Amino acid sequence: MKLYYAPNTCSLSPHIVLRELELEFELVKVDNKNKLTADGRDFRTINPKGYVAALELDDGQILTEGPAIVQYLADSKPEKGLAPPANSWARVRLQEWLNFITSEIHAGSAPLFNSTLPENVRAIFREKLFRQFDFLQVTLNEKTYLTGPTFSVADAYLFTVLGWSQFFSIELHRWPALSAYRDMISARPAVQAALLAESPQ
Ligand SMILES: N[C@@H](CCC(=O)N[C@@H](CS)C(=O)NCC(=O)O)C(=O)O
Repeated sequence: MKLYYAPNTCSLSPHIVLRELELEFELVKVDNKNKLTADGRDFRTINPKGYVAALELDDGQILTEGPAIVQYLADSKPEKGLAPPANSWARVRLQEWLNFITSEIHAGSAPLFNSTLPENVRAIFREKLFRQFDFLQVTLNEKTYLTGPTFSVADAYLFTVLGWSQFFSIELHRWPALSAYRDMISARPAVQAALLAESPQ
């Protein structure tokens, strides 16, 4: 398998999951500005949507969309327990979380990367994000991980998107449960390995 990724982006989530599952994979870096892969290909020939993450399977198929990728990976090694079995109620709950993260936190944060966004519009997006952080703060006061007592693919995803707060000058310590949660996930060996692999050499 090959994971097409760009540092500091949502592709960190499937990257963490690949390492948590101890799967064999190759990392292919993508320059998101010029859409070139590190080995000189036009990334849009791999993912016509032009964004990471993209997972290339051993049979050549390309899978995109972070929530789909992490569920596919987790299902390939169910014994690792990163996602409950398909068709279970627990799986529906996991999907509820993945959808919340992708549509509310991930998509809600994306406009803040735009440096030309007018300040009043930026404030609207920040306020909405803060309301979601308030909700997460209550949730994580009551439980260790999003879906229950153990780490799941939803935690890899939430860890990833919360990491962007640093780029928006959002002080995560305002939400102590969220900040402690991020520190806890950060200490996982697979997370450390993924961050190290993505850091400039
Ligand atoms: N819906 C996609 C969104 C992926 C996405 O937003 N990728 C960003 C990085 S986090 C990207 O590569 N953006 C570059 C671009 O759109 O040109 C998913 O959930 O996987």
